[in-house]
Amino acid sequence: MKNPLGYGLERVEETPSTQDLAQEALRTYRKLGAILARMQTAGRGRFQRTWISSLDDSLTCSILFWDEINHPKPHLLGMATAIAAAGAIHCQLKWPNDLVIAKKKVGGILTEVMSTPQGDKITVVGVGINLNQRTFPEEIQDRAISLYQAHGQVFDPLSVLELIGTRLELLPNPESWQQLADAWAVFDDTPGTIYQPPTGHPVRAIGIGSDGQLIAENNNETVAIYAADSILGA
Ligand code: BTX
Repeated sequence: MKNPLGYGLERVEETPSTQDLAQEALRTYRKLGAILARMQTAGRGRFQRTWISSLDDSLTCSILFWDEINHPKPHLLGMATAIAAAGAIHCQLKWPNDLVIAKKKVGGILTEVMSTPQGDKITVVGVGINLNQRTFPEEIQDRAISLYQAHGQVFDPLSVLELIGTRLELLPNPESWQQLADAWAVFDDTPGTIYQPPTGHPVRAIGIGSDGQLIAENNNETVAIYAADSILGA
């Protein structure tokens, strides 16, 4: 697919959420490829969870997929972004979209579909990556990790975002999971992870199925799961 950043990048000092700025850009007919914030004060994860970030220590951005307008499978654009990010920062991936290093979360992806005033649907993928944090707030310190903690180096948010854009160019516009499966496999750390489905008991991941669903084991039975959280991701 084309590099979404080709449509231009907007940089802001501080915002509650770059996802909200993306929505505002669509509402006001501004065609942007990405929005990058130095500081995000009310970042959100999936299911209205909080995404914690700190000034200049985090990549907090939203990527707008204009060339993939009215995409039939927006979640695949989120998974493609996860693959691109894993390539950019050399981390692993856990289904459906956790970026991990040493079993800890170094980043997360939030895929939302937003409407233009004409009613077209644009997939907006929020990317949060822990770059330079030395420490984390107590509530996430046991499950979060930064690139600085992993590698002892400081990373520049804009450079990482630009690298993600370049890596997206290496991937197809995904119409099926099969088109992403090989690239995902390079980074995959899903097997063996424990997941909690919305109902029922936790299950142990075996791998990813042909439609991108989680294949897991539950009481010696193999089950297919379309929505669940890794215990790490909760
Ligand atoms: P998620 O729902 O998979 O992960 C959120 C959960 O991860 C939280 O409940 C918390 O336990 C944990 N968590 C919160 N902050 C961190 C952190 N910095 N490092 C590790 N674990 C953490 C993942 O959601 C999607 C995150 C997307 C964030 C981007 S930032 C730019 C864009 N704007 C916005 O508001 N969200 C996206």
